[in-house]
Amino acid sequence: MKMTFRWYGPSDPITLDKIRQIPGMTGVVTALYTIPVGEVWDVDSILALKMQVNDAGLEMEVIESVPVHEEIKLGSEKRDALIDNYIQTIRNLAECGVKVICYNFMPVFDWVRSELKYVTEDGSNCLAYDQRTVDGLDPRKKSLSLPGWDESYSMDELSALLKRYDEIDEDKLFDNMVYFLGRIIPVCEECDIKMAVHPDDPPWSLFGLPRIITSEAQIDKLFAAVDSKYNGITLCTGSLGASRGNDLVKMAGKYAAMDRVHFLHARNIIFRETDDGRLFFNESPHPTECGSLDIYGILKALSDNGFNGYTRPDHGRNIWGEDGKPGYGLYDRALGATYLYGVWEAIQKSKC
Ligand code: DNO
Repeated sequence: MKMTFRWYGPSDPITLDKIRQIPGMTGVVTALYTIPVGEVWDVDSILALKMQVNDAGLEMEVIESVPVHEEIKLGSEKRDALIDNYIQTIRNLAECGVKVICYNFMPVFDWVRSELKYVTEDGSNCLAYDQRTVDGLDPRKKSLSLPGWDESYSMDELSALLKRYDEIDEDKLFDNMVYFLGRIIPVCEECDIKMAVHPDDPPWSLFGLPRIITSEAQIDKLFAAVDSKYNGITLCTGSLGASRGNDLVKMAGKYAAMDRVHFLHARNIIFRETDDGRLFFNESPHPTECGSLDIYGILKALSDNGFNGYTRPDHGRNIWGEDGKPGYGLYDRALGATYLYGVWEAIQKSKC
């Protein structure tokens, strides 16, 4: 396992020298945040970022994310030129030593939560999702600001974009994803750079928009449609785990055995009961016993099936008075990293 940490670039208050001091850390996963979605990432900018990371004693072998333009997801006539740009970015990243690209295919919104600072029993706060709150939101009628939402859209632009998705159902979105992968995967094979799609978070439709990377059946379908090991996943335990139907231990073992897990996002969540039976969960500390997911079982299944790749502790809580970027403070993610590292060491040594 190669332990990494998400770094939001030079403006991230969690600096590279702090990240380096976390035991077992080999690198960061990051991105060029200033390049507009759809434009080519040039070699000079990539190298400048990489140099900064390498100078701090860390590697930059995973990019999270190279965003996919909405025109590609919508399958419009503008998509081919944008895919050409994406391909050039892949070539440039490969030239700079990048091995894995994490991306997602969620229309309009990336990850969605209803609360940024849900206070838990021990006084820490964390991200939470309450289906009752989300059901009451309508981005077509009222401007909203929630984590994971692209705030660069004006209200009118957002409405116009959402309207265009009225024509796109899950099958159409899936076809558009296969078209995109059909064009980029041969290039990835040639440059030896692996694509790792991030599952939809949460893994079900929101606001009437289609979501397709949600379950074992859907991932199987995607792998069959573009049958190359370069077409893989970011196994995000907290995203897929939010759907109780997903058996994460089984999926981890199965996809690792197929050599399709190129990146691991490890985090735990805890399901809570609601009076009306609707879904509510909050993000918990990483260890198995602190949440509803079997983090040990997932790591064991990955290890038993040959995974030894890039991993990062995903979302942390705010603890010890920290008031970090939602999900991305220092302390709890660092605790998560050392927990994951320790479990991994124990699994490896118990095999000897
Ligand atoms: C949230 C992240 C996601 C992820 C993208 C990948 O914390 O896991 O925003 O980076 O979905 O494209």
